[in-house]
Amino acid sequence: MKKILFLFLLICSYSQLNAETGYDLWLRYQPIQDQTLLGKYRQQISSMYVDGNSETIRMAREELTNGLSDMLQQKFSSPSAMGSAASLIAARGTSSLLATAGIKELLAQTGEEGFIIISKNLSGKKRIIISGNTDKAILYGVFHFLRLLQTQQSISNLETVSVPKVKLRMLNHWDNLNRTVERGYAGFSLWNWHSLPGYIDPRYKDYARANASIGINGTVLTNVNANATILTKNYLEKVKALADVFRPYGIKVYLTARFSAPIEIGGLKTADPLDEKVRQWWKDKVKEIYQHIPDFGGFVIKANSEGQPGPQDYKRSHSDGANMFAEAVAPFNGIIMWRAFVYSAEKNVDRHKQAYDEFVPLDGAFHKNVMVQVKNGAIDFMPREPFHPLFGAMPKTPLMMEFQVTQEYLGQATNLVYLGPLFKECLDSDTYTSGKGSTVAKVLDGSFNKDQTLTGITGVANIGTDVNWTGHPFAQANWYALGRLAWNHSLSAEKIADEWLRMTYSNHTAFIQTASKLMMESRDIFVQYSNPIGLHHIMGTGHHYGPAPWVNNLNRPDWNPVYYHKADSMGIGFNRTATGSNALVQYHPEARKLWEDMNTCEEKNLLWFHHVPWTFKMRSGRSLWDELCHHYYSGAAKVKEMQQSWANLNPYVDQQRFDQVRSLLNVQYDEAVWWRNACLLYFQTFSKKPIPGQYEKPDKTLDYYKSLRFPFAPGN
Ligand code: GCV
Repeated sequence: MKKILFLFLLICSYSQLNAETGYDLWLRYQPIQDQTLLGKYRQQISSMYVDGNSETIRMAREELTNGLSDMLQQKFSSPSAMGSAASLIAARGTSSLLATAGIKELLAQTGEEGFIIISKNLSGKKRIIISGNTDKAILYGVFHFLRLLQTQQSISNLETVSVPKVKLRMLNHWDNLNRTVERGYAGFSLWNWHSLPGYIDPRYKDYARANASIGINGTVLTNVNANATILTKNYLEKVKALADVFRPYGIKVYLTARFSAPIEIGGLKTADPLDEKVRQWWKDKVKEIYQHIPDFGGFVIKANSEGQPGPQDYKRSHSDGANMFAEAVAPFNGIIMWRAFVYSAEKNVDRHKQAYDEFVPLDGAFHKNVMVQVKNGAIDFMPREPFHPLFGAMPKTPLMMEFQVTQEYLGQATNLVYLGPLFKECLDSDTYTSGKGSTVAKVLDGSFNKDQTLTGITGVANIGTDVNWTGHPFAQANWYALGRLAWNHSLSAEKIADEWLRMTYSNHTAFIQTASKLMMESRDIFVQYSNPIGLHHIMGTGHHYGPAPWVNNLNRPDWNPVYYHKADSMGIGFNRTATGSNALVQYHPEARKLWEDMNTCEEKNLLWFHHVPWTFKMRSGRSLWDELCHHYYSGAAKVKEMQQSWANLNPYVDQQRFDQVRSLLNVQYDEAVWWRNACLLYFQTFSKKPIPGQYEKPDKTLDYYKSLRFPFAPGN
């Protein structure tokens, strides 16, 4: 009886949760409800002191003051008292307050950005010390400490030493100057170029806070399909205004450079990277940028890719192009991130192989301040994709990971898909290039190259003007995961989901268990009802929304879904073995073993590497056709389970956010059925086999699915 009453009271109290828009992201700083814990925290943090006067320290102090005051429901201020009397001290290692703290050795390991959070007896009193070698490190430490409270961790005996595994942790915005966002599904671009620099939207600061809280230290403001106008004086003033807001949060601004800018805005006749006038033009332009933004980070460049101009227009190589920029930014310590996402319409070579063919011969040819930015897979951010063969194949060149946080191919903003497992799957993949255990993550963090000074992970942002920033409320988790993994790629996807859920929704155990499972399974479920068993690139043309495996009429062969699935009367899948395109040869022989034999190939990538007969016996005992049906049907059925799981979480979530996710899960189910029916009806025209009797038959025809049009789908 008591239990029932308790549950009733619990449900009543939760259903009165205040409506939330999601604007606060994971920085909600909710009052701690558990009275015992609250009592402990209040005792352990009776007063705080943040030492220093820089802008960054001011931000750290503001965050800590607000966070503690809200969570512990008592007023904090700093300086709260004499610094040395405070129970929580945040200060640089060099501060006189910490002279006797004995933290020198610890701080010798933390570099410029790492921090420590330790419990220590100091001048006869137990304290919590947040420290680092720079103000930025202290800011990171403060955010981490707040996270401990938000996730209700014990702070009794703290011994945290946290150092980022890679140096550059970034977001790439594919934002256009007219505020549309390429592959953006969360409204318009945050950057209101028209009202900048005069009006500084408070949201810019919240953007910086959110990024700093997860360790992101760089942002590329503009689309890789670049517009040279961003480099004109007017716009540089706008960029400067944003850089000024982000700087205190340790975030540097980067831009994309349009290769043909010297012609378009410089009045030159050529953009040839070996032409002296062109080189000088870029040097002058860079100097001008640094006059506005003294800590400007550098450029990201997409060249000779999907119609973008580049050095090959002048018969020069990618390294010729990259090095011209590298030379221009070098005097200012700037860097160049040169993208490896290239594939040519003229070459009749499997698109999978082209970036490797193009870039491996250039290993060692790039200047020291160039990174080659490589997508996680060789095709294009597919729902499931083997790791890019370039990882580990350019030992003399620092490679930057490019993940896609925006869900271009993973349900855009209508599907709940947590990308933590996708990021981890790639980071943990073994390239074998420096022996067993040469994971992609270790290639990135420079584990195999002691001289490597540049290391980095970036993600294509999923952020826009939607009130909750990301469109789908759960897409916030993907932004969060990108930052957390860039800081520490050895964190598990589960751990990150757990943190995010606690901070964004609730610490209640029943909530966490169900919601975490929902998140952890979501990516596999998406793969099942859209691109199972290694299928890829079978989405709608242009907008990439929904299925369209039948498309075969686009200008370039490798833009057509039929190029990728190769379904025919015999079977389905892309033969990338030695008897086919032999893309497999680009992987280390040990890595290759996972995929090269159709009979032993891991099934999740089977059709990525093999053209497989419809009758092929899968490990389940089913034929390939039946297995395909099984995946499509069980994937869609699992969305129903997701709906049910979410319904059970109603007591723990405010009505507004609950309803939004509930409605989107309904949309997701419809889209899953659409993927399932459209793909199976189409592939059935080749397999000529029935959909097994236990499954309900598609209620629409293939022609119906083919007739669907989405002229105003976002992000296109
Ligand atoms: C910015 C894919 C996307 C394009 C994107 C391109 C890239 O092809 O569909 O929108 O362009 O990747 O990464 O450059």
